[in-house]
Amino acid sequence: MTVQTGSADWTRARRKPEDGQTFSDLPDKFAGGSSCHRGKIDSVPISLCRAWTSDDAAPPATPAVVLEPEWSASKRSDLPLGLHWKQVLSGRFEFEFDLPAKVRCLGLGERFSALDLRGATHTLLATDNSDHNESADALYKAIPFLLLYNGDQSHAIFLDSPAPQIWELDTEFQQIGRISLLSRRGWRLYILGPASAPNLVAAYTTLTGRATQPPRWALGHFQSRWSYPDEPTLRQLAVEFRARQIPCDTLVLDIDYMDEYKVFTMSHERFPRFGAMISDLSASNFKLVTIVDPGVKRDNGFPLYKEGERRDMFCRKADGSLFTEQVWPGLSVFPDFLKEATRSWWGEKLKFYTDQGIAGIWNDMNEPAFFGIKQPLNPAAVELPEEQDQLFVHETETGPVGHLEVRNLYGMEMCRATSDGLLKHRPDERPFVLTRAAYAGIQRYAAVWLGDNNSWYEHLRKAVPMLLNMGMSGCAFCGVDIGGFGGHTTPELLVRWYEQGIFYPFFRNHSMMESRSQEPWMFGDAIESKIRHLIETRYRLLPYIETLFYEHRLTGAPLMRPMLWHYPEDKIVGDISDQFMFGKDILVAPVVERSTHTRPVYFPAGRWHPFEGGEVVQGPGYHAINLELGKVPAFAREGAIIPLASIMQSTAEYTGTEVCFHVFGDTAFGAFYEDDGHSFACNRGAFNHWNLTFEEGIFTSTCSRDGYEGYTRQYRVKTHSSEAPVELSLLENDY
Ligand code: MIG
Repeated sequence: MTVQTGSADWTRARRKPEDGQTFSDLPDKFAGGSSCHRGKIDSVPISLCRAWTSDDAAPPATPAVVLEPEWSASKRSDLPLGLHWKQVLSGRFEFEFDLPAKVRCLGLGERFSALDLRGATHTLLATDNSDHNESADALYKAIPFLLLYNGDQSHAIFLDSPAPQIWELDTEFQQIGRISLLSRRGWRLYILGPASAPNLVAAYTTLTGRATQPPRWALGHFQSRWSYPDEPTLRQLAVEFRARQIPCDTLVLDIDYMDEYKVFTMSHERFPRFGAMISDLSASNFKLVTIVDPGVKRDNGFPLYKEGERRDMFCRKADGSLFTEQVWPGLSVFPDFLKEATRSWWGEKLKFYTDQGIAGIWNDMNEPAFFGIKQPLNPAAVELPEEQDQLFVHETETGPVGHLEVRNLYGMEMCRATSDGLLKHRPDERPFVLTRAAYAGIQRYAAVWLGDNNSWYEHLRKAVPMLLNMGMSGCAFCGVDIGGFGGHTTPELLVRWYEQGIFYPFFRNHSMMESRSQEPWMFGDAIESKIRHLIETRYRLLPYIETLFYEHRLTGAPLMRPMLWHYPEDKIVGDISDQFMFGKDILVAPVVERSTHTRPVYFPAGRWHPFEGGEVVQGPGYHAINLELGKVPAFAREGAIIPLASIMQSTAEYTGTEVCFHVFGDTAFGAFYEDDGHSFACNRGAFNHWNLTFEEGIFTSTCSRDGYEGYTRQYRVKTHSSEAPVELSLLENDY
């Protein structure tokens, strides 16, 4: 039997080779080492298998896992999900597992998909593909964590390998899942469960890490554009926000702030007084974030290039010559972020930005993307090419490794260098890094946005399930470009996008060069006041959002959660991709269609209070809900206490801002977290955490921690029932 390796299309060939056989029909040629262990992470059972084709490729075990003794060295052990694997070509492993019809598939990072990923094939290979449409497969991120949702009997698979992976989730409707891993080295595979979805995400984030408490300013509104080209434009932008009283924390500079797109430079012509500009901005409570791409211009007159070349910081081809490709600066070289020396060198260089007072760094193009090479792996390849045939080679602690074998790590390693660098220069400030490319664990180093969407209703609609799947993949701090990046937005679309976007953990308006400007005031007074109201609502949610991030730190829970996260018993919610829970207390049901004012909203069991007042809705069931343009499309769960701040123009005002505890129903519970908003003191106990209860007309706040005293604000309580709100009492922050 022969399988054509190299001629057939690589995704179809896997299922339909010339002779009607599949790759999984090929005999096993694995001759390396392997091990299998059972163990636990917290209370979640796990099986951990490792395989390596040669001794120097053996992936190390993971300290997070408490392993029981090896129960069998055989790779055909009795694994959960009936999972089995083999190596069918030198550069290809095949895994197969049972995928019963009732199981839903969630996670896998950034997928252009509705919530359930089943019925499709998903390639994990970091790719700069700006065509986000139904045919889009590989995008910027590659996160090989899949949640097989089945209520309390859910499982998860984490195939820890940064090599290309193709996950076929019952595409052929045979209740079988398959993974093809294009690697010549080896892998680590975790099968987690059975457990509930929250417990599985907790275990996965114990393994791969969690986000730290973000700096508070990074939870505010970001205004971005490709590009604000010069100092007067940027200054005017700040003036507009404050004059119009539209809250905003951060302005963003895209690639045009640089001199010839050279990283660690800025154009003196367009930004003659950069430092002074930043201090003026900061006087009106604005932070500045600048983009930093990996490509370093290959130019003998560019000191960064010369130094990096001399110190051997850049990726080299197998023949030892420097790898070069075209990106924004022209022909460029690419730092080898897999090397510790390169990461710390890059981190040192970031001083250029911190010295200027730049607050955070936006890492783009870090898949890495090249202008000349759109597909990092030849689409005809059915196995990983031999090392000398890969684009370039990385130097790692265990020796040289072909780029494709570890490509999916590149973006994350750049963020690690950036985050560690920021920490080095500002040791007691929480760093802020934003990234486009990512691998499992990125949440430790960066917030993520989902790249080049368009000003389309289809992308407004897809943003919800796409972000939900990011959250299920460990990335709580995520968002998409509000208003849409490519194409021209419309006033209605922009308002609808803010209605949904105020619930994105990462909250940024960004758009592409030559697209219609979409700052909040671009469409007249009526639209501006709707957007102002929505952004104000975002800022009012700040105490709730910070409390949710605290919860993420403890449990790994995302902020945006699929309905099934909280309502596993409900038979309907698993099918819902256009609503979500923002924490456990707020249901969000955004309008995602043009010229639409009423939409069906599914309410789980219980009573739900429209966020901006109105008749309480009884679940379970669908209701037709009227959502006029500009209305907050959210509902508070009866039984919740939600802390809301008063309106502020930037998060810098938060310390003195009143916080009101909104009580929904006769018996209600909630929590409230606060800290200094910028340092790591919160990790050493300097925070307040209150458990809130409302029972028989009495509101009680019990401090589970009172380690922080920095606030001068007032706290209030407000009850919401079907009758008019009643003010209950005034609390002082006096303990
Ligand atoms: O080749 O820096 O996704 O957000 O504005 C395009 C310019 C490079 C792609 C990013 C986008 C950014 C743009 N970048």
